[in-house]
Amino acid sequence: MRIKFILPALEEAKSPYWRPIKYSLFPPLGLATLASLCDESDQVEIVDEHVEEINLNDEPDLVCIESYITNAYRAYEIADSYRKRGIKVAIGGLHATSLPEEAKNHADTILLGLGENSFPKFLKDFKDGNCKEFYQQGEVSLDNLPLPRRDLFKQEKYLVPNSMVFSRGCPNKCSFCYVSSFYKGGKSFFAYKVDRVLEEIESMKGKHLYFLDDNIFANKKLSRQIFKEMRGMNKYFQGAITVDSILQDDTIELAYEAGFRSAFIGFESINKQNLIQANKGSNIGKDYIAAIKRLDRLGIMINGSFIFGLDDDNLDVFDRTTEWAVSSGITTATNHILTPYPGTSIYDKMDTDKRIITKDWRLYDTRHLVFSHPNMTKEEMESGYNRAYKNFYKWSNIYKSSKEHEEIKMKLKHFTYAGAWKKFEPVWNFIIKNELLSKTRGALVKTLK
Ligand code: B12
Ligand code: SF4
Repeated sequence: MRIKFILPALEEAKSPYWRPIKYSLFPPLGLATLASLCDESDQVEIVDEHVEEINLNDEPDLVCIESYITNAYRAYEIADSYRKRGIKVAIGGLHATSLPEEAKNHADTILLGLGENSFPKFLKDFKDGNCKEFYQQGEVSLDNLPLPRRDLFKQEKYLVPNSMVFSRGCPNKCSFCYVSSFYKGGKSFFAYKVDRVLEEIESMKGKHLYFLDDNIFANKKLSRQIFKEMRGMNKYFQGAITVDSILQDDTIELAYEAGFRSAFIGFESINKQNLIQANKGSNIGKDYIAAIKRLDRLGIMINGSFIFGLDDDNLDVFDRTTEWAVSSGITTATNHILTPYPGTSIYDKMDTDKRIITKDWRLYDTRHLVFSHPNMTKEEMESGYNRAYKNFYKWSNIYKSSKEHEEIKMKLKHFTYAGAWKKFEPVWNFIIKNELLSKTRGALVKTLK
């Protein structure tokens, strides 16, 4: 059977605001995971619209599409186009899980939640000619699963082909996070066994790794075992952690010894009332500066994630947050306008309170205000968000922030990494166009080291 897996890109892919480098970072790991569950006799391909054109005129037996919120309409367009020609379509992923009835209008089958358990069942039913309209996640175990089919990726099209996960979900319950919708009502954290994690790491060539787990310290016992085993593997990796997990014990030191060099941290807000609204227990009352200093001393860079638009924010939030981030030596900042994804607790509350102003999912890209805010208009929020990014990445601020580190090595790393990420867009575009991304991976490792 011919099975075509598709990761659609949001419409922005065709717009002048599109940042090719951002979307050429990671290959579609979820789809490679599902592809590994197909029969050996199946002919399987993965198409990622972020980096290539999709041929919609071919004739696969089955099309499987991953949808998250911003690519949902494009996913539906692709699905409709295949179904018009009588080709069967299944849709899964985050958005289909939060709004299965919406997605069902465009697919023969919707699979909710993690696909590890349901997808093989669906494939069998499909082959037997009696598939259902909806498949629930069911009892998921991540034991004894094959490695993702990375051989199906067009490796040369990505800066970070070595992305992987050793867990899914997160035990925390932040009100804005997709975790509260995707894993609604059930277990919200799943993990692989240590041996399998090591096998997967060893299966990938190159020194760089990116763990896409929601929180690589979510199960400390597991992370500590993995980090201990990774010592001496000569890998350098990046991943997401929480503020409290840095301060608790010496897991961060173990992670550093294993090669951890850049941490994505959801600081979200520097205002306690906002953290309470966000139910961000891992940050409330925690000493951000102590956490930052601890990472700095070790030599771990920080990508700080911030949310604008929690209810206690005022017009000054953009400049205050940027000043704080610069003066704290945060290497890169990822800013978001608060976006209530359907199915999350913050969405449910806002919907009940009639605060949602649009349900056009394309605008749920964390750059647009999609709900009414008590203290700011849409224009104020969006222009403040743009200003915050612009200011954070001014050369003068990159320089100033680099100087905040104690060691000269960290100052240089900071300056190079932040500059390369945000200041050389035309160079990245040239590199991507000429399929030279693989040549830059060595430089990335050198900067991280
Ligand atoms: C890597 C990543 C990206 C990458 C690339 C995406 C990619 N190549 O997959 C990049 C950088 C491009 C990206 C960009 C954005 N992202 Co993003 N991203 C992620 C991240 C960190 C990991 C995704 C991943 O690989 N997970 C691991 C794999 C194994 O799981 P999976 O993909 O979910 O697949 C499993 C299931 O979902 C299911 N499944 C999935 N598809 C299908 C299909 C079928 C048929 C079936 C049966 C099952 C199934 O089975 C799979 C196996 O278990 C997630 C967070 C997360 N933890 O998932 C956010 C996340 C998906 N991103 C998100 C957002 C909002 C964005 C942006 C809008 C952010 C922004 N402001 O720019 C953009 C939009 C990009 C766009 N084109 O529209 C949100 C989505 C929220 C939502 N409700 O949809 C998430 C959840 C982050 C968050 N915490 O809010 N992202
Ligand atoms: S700690 Fe991070 S991943 Fe976990 S629920 Fe909160 S925002 Fe989501």
